[in-house]
Amino acid sequence: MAADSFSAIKLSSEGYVAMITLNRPDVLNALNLQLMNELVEALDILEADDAVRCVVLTGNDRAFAAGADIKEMAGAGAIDMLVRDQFARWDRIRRFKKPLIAAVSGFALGGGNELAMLCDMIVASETAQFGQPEINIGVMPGAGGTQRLTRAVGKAIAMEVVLAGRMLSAREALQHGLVNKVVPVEVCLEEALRLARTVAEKGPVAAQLAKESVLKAFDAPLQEGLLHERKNFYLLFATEDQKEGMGAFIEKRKPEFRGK
Ligand code: CO8
Repeated sequence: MAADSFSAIKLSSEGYVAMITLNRPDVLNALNLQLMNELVEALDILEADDAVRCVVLTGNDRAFAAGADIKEMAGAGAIDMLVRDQFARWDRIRRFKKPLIAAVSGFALGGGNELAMLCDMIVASETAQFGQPEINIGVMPGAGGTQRLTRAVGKAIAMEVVLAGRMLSAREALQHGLVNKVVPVEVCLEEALRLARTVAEKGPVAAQLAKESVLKAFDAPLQEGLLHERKNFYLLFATEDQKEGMGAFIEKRKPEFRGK
């Protein structure tokens, strides 16, 4: 699928940074199958493109995404859901190797919040609202909400969000460690792109292995995580970027990383 054939998302890039914009504004970017397929296609393209070092994922001022498309799911049975295997798309996003930054304004609800939490960092605007309101429609989070939210904000707040359907404001999300920063809505995307450009200046292989190592902390015991980290650290001494980075420090100049 070519980038210009997308309709439920938009794909663009500038320099080393690519941007994916969720593009179903009429339904608050509800995540239907088409959108998720396009998102996964776009990530495949961006992962294979050496010119892309960091990706920003965003929505619009009103919504990052108000969750999975309820109208698409409403009539499904358990086996329909099993056969659709929607979570395969979510697993693909989880395996995306390059740094992924969410720029969130407005609603990030249900699958929308879970999508934001799959990103490595979240820049939120003052208007952002984070929630897992699935309980209001007779179900519960299914794409990581009970796990990633709990790890991010702790049991007490996670239970309130998941059981009472309470939304967190941007300030609360910052206070509880769900997001990296809160900025005015009009600069939210630019702030996320600025952060992405900063990340994209670093050595891409180092960034990829560093991301992988941080994520390892979520599912490995400490000793295993430390060993994984150490092996990735050793591995980076096989890159030209390590020689370039350390050489540039010694020569008091800016390094030029090439991803090799
Ligand atoms: N699905 C489908 N359509 C939606 C969704 C959604 N999640 N959210 C909003 N819309 C549509 C509305 O139906 C409406 O369409 P229309 O104009 O045709 O009636 C339009 O978007 C605008 O929405 P509202 O008129 O409701 O706008 P309000 O400002 O009044 O309310 C809210 C905004 C509070 C965000 C409200 O729209 C709402 O409660 N939305 C649903 C939020 C929700 O329950 N999200 C969780 C969905 S379940 C889920 O995400 C499970 C994920 C599991 C993993 C995915 C794999 C399957």
